[in-house]
Amino acid sequence: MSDTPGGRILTRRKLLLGTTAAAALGACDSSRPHQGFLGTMERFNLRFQAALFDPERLAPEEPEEALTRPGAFPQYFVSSEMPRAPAGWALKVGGLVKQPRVLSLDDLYLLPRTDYRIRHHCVEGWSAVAAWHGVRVSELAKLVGADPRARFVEFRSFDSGYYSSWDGPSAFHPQTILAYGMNGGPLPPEHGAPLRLYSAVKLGYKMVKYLTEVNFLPEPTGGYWEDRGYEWFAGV
Ligand SMILES: Nc1nc2c(c(=O)[nH]1)N[C@H]1C(S)=C(S)[C@@H](COP(=O)(O)O)O[C@H]1N2
Ligand SMILES: [Mo]
Repeated sequence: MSDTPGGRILTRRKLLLGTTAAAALGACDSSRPHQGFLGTMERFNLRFQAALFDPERLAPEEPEEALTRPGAFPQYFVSSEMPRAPAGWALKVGGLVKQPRVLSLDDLYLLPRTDYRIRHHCVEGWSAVAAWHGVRVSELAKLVGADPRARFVEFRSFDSGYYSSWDGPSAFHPQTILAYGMNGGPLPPEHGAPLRLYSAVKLGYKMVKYLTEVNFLPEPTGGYWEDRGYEWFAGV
């Protein structure tokens, strides 16, 4: 695949993010992602962006005409071949929760469903529109009894260890879902089947496809691209 999160085009945005990230990596030991993961600059940046983030504000929905035509929505995975769900796939939900659970897709279908049609923004500069449906991360948090001290949520996948960790307000935003459907049908393998994270409030690389685990945690961890210098907050 490519050595950047969605292509090789160097945008101004990436250059800006790169500068911040370089400062962050210089200020902390990135080989210990679970301890003091964020560098000084990035910590400052995070506080600043988190303060500006409005957890109630909904991103605008796109009209049906704006839908990216079938097949033209880009597809990314870091594995050399398209990741396929292992037999008996189920989602492990844990961390600081009252009741850790292992959920099948059927279990997830029973939870309240959220639908929207929004624009996707990749850090490399492309964007595309699709409709997505699934279960809010906030519903999942309710189901397992996530502890209020778990102010971060980590998402892991079966795509060569791809993962990302999120701030609570973004993860619990009403437009952040575990998506099992796209454009009215089941989620296709190239877009993260059987289950992926989707959201209106983050850049593409935060939205982990091919999910295996969701962990409600008291501290932020890293991420596949975040560990390679990309910004951790990455709000749209
Ligand atoms: N597991 C996994 N999730 C991932 C990625 C990936 O390579 N592997 N790429 C990310 C990036 S950079 C983007 S832009 C979106 C792309 O989603 P799509 O392939 O459905 O277009 O997925 C994100 N989630
Ligand atoms: Mo991306």
